[in-house]
Amino acid sequence: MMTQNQIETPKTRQTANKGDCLRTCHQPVGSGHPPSPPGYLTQSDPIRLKKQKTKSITANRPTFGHSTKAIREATPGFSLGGICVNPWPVIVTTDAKILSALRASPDGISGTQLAEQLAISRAAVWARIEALRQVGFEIEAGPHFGYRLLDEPDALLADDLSARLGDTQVIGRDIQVFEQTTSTNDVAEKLARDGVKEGAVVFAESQTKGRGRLGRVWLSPTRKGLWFSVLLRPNLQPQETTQLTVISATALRRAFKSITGLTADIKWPNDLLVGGRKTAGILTELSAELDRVRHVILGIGVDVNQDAADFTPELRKTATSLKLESGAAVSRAELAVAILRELDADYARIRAGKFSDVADEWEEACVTIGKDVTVHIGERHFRGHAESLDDGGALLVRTEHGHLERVIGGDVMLEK
Ligand code: BT5
Repeated sequence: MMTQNQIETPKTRQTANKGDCLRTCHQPVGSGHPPSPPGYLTQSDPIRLKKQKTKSITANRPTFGHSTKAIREATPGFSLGGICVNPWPVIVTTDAKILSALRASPDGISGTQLAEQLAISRAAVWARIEALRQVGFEIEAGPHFGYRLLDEPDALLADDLSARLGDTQVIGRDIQVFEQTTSTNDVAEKLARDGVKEGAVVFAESQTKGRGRLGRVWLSPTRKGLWFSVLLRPNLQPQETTQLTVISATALRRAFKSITGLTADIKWPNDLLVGGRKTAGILTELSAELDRVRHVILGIGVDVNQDAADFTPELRKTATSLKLESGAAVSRAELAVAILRELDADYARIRAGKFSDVADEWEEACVTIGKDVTVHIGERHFRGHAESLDDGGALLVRTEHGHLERVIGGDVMLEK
């Protein structure tokens, strides 16, 4: 049954006019869509919060070490170039440092210099270069230039991503990469239940059960995109977690711009469109008590290097990839790092209580604001005019009947 809450003290970016009926709309429970995992709430399913009783989270455990068993059970192992890369990192930090040094010296760097920089022996440098070659890095060696990086594999490597990312405040403190998993949100949920700190990021090269909202299927072909989840433990009320979907969209948009030059539009609540087609989607799932968020899993899917043939005929009409739009293949590692960095910056803005700054940026990029829309929430749908975003990240829609509806879930279609 759908609930519409009268907001007692509307804390809205847009001031509701006297007499406005400001109502909250969200996805009804039992609307026929598949249930979320037990104790697990989707952003579009906030009413379930009320059913959720307090259950203390698993005692805080230090790091991923405790999680690996659970993850191993959830995710089949795999190997790349003969080396097991799941769930343990493929390369160690020394390798990431070698890669950084090679990238910084496109004309080559000698084994002696590398050994000095890394404080290891030349024999150790050689051994690590061999290991990197085995996972697909093409490294040339010669008497005049030392070692030269000619080509990199199109694979996401946890240690390499960490090294490229450098220091962030929260996001990306731990990065794990899986060759294949059901859904990265499932793995991140396991980490959350194991007490892993916020900021952990789980990537998968492919997902067998990638999902969108309301149990919809999210296609995640191998190495064609970025399929990842971020574990957060924000100090937000459950109804404010739409803010996290908002910052994901702004972060994605800035990263797309910096890496590909493409300008994406945001379609409320969770789509990024390039050239009018969907290029990325966000799935925000939360575990919460009545008035406290335990954790949030931000699931992000970005279509990066698909060709038209990689989409189903159906999706070809509505979806596109950054490669298709820019005309050139995009480095997934570079894009991943740019997204995590931007997300970290925007999460810092939320933690500093400056969500309104992000919301302003979001509104400028949002194709939904200022448009006539039809809102679908389960069985219910209504038409109206999308006016603005409020402090909680909800969409304020003026209905045909003059009410101001606060929409935090469902689908919003733009009227032609
Ligand atoms: C979304 O749902 O857009 C959220 C997608 C989140 C995916 C990420 S990947 C990492 C993490 N792990 C997961 O299991 N999920 C997250 P929604 O608004 O419900 O859109 C779903 C709809 O988008 C589908 O019904 C299709 O029409 C369409 N779609 C499916 N795969 C797509 C793709 N790769 N690119 C563009 N559109 C797609």
